[in-house]
Amino acid sequence: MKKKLISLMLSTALTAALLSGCAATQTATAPASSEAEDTSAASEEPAPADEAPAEEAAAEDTAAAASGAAGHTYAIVTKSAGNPYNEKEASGFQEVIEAEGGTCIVQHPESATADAQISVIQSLISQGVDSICLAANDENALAGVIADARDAGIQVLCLDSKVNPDSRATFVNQAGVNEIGQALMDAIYDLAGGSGDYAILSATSQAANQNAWIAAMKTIAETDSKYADLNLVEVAYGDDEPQKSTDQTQALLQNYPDLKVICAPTTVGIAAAAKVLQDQSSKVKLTGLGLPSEMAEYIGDDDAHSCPYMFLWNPMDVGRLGAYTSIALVDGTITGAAGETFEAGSMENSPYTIVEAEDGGTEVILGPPYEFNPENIDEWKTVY
Ligand code: RAM
Repeated sequence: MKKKLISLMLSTALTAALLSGCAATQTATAPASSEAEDTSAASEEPAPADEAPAEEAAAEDTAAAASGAAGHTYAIVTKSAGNPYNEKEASGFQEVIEAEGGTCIVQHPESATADAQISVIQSLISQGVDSICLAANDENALAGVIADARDAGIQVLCLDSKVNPDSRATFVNQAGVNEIGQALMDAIYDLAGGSGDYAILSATSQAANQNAWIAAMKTIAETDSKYADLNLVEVAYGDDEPQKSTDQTQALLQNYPDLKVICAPTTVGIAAAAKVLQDQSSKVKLTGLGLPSEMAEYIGDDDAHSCPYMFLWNPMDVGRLGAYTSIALVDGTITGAAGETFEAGSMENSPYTIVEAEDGGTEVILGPPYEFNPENIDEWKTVY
């Protein structure tokens, strides 16, 4: 399996390099879509990686390239610089845009704030891009600059973290909000033994994706009596900064001596918390959303490891789907309305359908969250 993964990664990286000429700057690190799709599977074991040979996938992508990405410029704006999750999202986006013949602009704002994104978007408007795919740091504060972009004829969509329905064409959502909330609450219940104190370590307090997941967790905990003996003591915010996330973890340990579980639905937060707990040989257990590459050393069933299991999806696939959605919006295949469908190259669930989102806007869902545990972490830690 591992050998197949590696050979697929190499062969697709080579194919992607050939397709995109010498323009690609970040594509070399991106693995094959066909193996990346495996992470969307809800099953215990990843699906075999050899179902879609990379050459076939590349041929499909080449055919799709005729759709008209050439001559257009597609931007991605992530939440912030220095976050490996965001870099992987952007690399998947760039890989597809360049393979499809378009020009890609990647922007990582200097901090995970709305202000930092506003100046980046203003600059993209003046550059005359065709689309902006945005992982929003605030649901409403970007409305003004997005209106300016749309007035200038730019398609604006979101991935990872959305803005309000009026400000986006659609939203590339990594997984269903309730599915993520359910997976996290069940993990907390399991790791706490059904009762006791738990805390949430989030990213920024304005992050729409984080807040939606936390709201879903609270609703599940409050409405299902199964969780009645669990007690949420605090939602702490590490702002997706490693040091602040470390400090917040230490404060949680000091302030809540009976704490049993920390749940960090952010890749930056969970990695920082894992190190604190493991360094201190803490009895507090950790779960949440983490990158296998950053979390492998902390995942284990014994006292020596802080995180028995966690969840995620393939961040490069989030970026890839964001790119295909951007292309379809720019070439007019879709407008972002529920019920529309579009092709996404060799991605597992292609063609994708736009559906109604809970906030009254629309979204495209990549797939279910995937569990990483001691049995499969070695297989995935080198993939993303
Ligand atoms: C962090 C960011 C991102 C989120 C992941 C799970 O990297 O907050 O938005 O989707 O965690």
